[in-house]
Amino acid sequence: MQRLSKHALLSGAIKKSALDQARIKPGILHIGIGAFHRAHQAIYTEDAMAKSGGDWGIVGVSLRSREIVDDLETQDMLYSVTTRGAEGDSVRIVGSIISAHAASVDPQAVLDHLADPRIRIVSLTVTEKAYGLDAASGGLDPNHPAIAHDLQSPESPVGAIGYVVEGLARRRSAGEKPFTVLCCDNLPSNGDVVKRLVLDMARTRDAALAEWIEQEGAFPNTMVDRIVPAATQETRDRAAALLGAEDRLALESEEFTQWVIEDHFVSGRPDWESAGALFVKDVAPYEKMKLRLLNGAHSLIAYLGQLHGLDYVRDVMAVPAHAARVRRHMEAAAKTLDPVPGIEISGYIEQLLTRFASPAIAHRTAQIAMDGTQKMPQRIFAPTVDMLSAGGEITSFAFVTALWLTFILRQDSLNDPRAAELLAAAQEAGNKGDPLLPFLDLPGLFPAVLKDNPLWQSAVRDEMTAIATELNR
Ligand code: CS2
Repeated sequence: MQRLSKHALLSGAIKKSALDQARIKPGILHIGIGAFHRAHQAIYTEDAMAKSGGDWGIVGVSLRSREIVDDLETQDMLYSVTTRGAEGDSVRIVGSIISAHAASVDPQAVLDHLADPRIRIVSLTVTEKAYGLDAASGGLDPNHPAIAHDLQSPESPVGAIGYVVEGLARRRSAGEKPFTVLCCDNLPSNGDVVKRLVLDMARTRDAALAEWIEQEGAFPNTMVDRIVPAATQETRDRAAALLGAEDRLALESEEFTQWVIEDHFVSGRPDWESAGALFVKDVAPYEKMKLRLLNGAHSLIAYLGQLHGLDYVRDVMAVPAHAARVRRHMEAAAKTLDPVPGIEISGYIEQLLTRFASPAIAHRTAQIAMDGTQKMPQRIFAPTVDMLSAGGEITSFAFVTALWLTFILRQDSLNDPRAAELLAAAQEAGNKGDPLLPFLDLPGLFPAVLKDNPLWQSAVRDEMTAIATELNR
């Protein structure tokens, strides 16, 4: 079968990219060109350029994988996204990424682009764990491997924060304006968090650089949402059948997509609102809603699914007792939210339940269960703290925490940057006969206010006991 490319003869009514890639100049450098970026921001950017013009071609950077870069180059920087909705499948070709580089192979190319004043936005989707955030302090974790490296060798960085800081340092030495840093990962106040990390790292090399970034730079907060499961052979086969060409970068996604952004950019931005993005003064209430309702419920579904042998989110939602728990959790989490302009929370919850249950979306519970230490704080622990201080009901939050710990207790290996510590704690829990204590001893795993709260401790212990009984039945 022919490979997807500029010249491939595609079958049927395939929506081709509306852009002429050769004529678009670079405007955005994006770090982390995995599935989410390609099915979300890359599409908003393509639609915005198609509608309103502007040179906002995306220079894609992959920090580690070179495969994705090779595949993009083989396919003339084109790939397809299949939207799987109630009305059936529809496929489109996306062409807003105009060049791509693997930082591990060609770091110089990445640094050159960062220094190029045509790049006015550096955006990021590198997953929660790649930032090197110390959850307890809110600052840099000096033990994070990429952070430790980049503090030592700031001019030849390997991590996301290191590249941003070195890029900004080069702009400043050249007398150029900084680029806007646009974090699109699922962290609360993601722009503020990244700003703090960037300033922390900049300060260790030059206080004046940090001051310049603080004065001149911009780090808008964002809330991003679209369910984009990791692609599988089935995804690629489905795309091949629709396209009549082989696309090794094929993705599939739900129809729903949402992007809320604070309008604070130093050197302009694409007309993303023409593609459906919402610009607001304060993203905080939107992002709290999304992290606590969607992502919080996702973690619940993931650990329930993993413990009950259910591979996909839709499988968990197909069990009425589990679906009821998901609803109960979102109703509890909703009580910790601030009013969200333009959004009615009960409708948002109903919509989430439908999105999760969609039979067309094969989203693995194992994928969401990864990196619990990086996800649980903002999804589950933060609302627990809020509930406790309001004197509210914490059962569902204790239940998700207990599911996570029970999941860890039953694993031989884990996908988590703190896997070794978690597995050692699990071992100790078995030996001591106390399932919670060894986890409480892990530094910074739980916020201090929870760890020291006897009400929370006993709620989690009770839920762990109930889960063990349920699983042994
Ligand atoms: C998921 C998210 O993997 C996960 O942890 O909860 O990737 C989720 O699918 C997205 O945030 C949806 O916008």
